[in-house]
Amino acid sequence: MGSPAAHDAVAIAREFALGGEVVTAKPYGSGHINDTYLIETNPGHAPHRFVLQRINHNVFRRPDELMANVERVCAHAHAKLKKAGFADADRRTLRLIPTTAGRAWLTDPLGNRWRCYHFVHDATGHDVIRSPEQAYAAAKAFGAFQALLADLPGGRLHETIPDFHHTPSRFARFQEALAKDSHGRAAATVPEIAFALARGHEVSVVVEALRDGSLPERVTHNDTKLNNVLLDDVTQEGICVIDLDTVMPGSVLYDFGDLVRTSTSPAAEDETDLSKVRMQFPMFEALVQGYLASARGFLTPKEKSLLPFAGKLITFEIGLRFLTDWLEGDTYFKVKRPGHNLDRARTQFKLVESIEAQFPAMQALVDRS
Ligand code: ADP
Ligand code: GN1
Ligand code: MG
Repeated sequence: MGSPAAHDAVAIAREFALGGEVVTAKPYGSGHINDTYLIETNPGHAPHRFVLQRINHNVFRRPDELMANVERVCAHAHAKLKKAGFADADRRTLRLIPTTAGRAWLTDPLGNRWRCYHFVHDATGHDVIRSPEQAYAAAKAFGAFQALLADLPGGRLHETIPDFHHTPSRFARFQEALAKDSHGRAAATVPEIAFALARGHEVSVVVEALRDGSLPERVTHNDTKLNNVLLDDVTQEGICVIDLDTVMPGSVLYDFGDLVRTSTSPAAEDETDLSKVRMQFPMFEALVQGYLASARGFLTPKEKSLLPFAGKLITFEIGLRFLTDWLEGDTYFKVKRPGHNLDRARTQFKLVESIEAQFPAMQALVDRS
């Protein structure tokens, strides 16, 4: 995976129609997949900040299809927000900046694909949840995002990563990685492997229900970690959903589940002190209320009833993915230290345990909400 420093981001940024002279390009954000830069142009022009991204083409094998999705999603969301009368519609959805040649994205001489967005000002993507108010705001924003895309014209979106939330496939891939043990890491990972193997029977619930039609397919975000929604720095409202690369057909349960994973524990995703990792009930309660505030109108009874299970399932699934990447030698997620993916897998599994311990209360809360 290329490191941000390996690219001449200033030169790339100059290929986009920014309306001013590019002054700086600095690595930005804490995403695990793309290379993101904050671009600043000379302040005489407004706007003068932009977000430039190299699309990770090892992860996204069809960048052309991905960008076709992103263009459709951005255009539809922006038009609807403007029509609904939002004076600040410009910062409530991502907006692409075209290249100077009028294209939505650019291929550099090394074959890397780049795109550029307007910078969403005075808003922050938080890595760790701080208050129930933030949890409420994040969940409400993702529910509103789903509602916004419910009438997306133009047919089914491309699946930018096939079977992205197919938990049984993720489980099978984990079993393959374990059988190969290509980096000799399984011996140091015995409790985590046992934890994962003990939960194989629960992985099919959502994909089976999508297949038999008892859960509807919808346009979903599929990567609703807390830092993929920017909260307004003053009001704390969830102002803009970002990271649209995985917006595609899915289940709303994937989105709610990843909110539980990333917005209920007071610890970072890669915390090494596992005593800090737990599902905080007030955060879960705020997620449910925030999500229902924008999604109650379209959720089916079965979707609503499975919200607590989704939290457990998706936390387990992402834990499995971190564990698999650890066993396979850290080829997918960006890592900053040895054992980073194993640390991440451990926090996810600790959180699954905490969810399991509180599950009856979580279900009771959802059932009476
Ligand atoms: P990744 O797929 O690697 O997670 P993201 O699209 O989530 O990449 O971007 C990484 C980070 O950059 C985000 O978490 C957010 O902090 C910041 N970011 C991305 N796009 C914007 C934007 N348009 N305005 C402001 N910040 C942004
Ligand atoms: C990745 O791109 P980012 O950092 O928002 C990953 C998600 C994982 C998440 C774990 C395309 O999200 O699926 O849940 O890391 N995105 C992709 O933090 O694989
Ligand atoms: Mg992201």
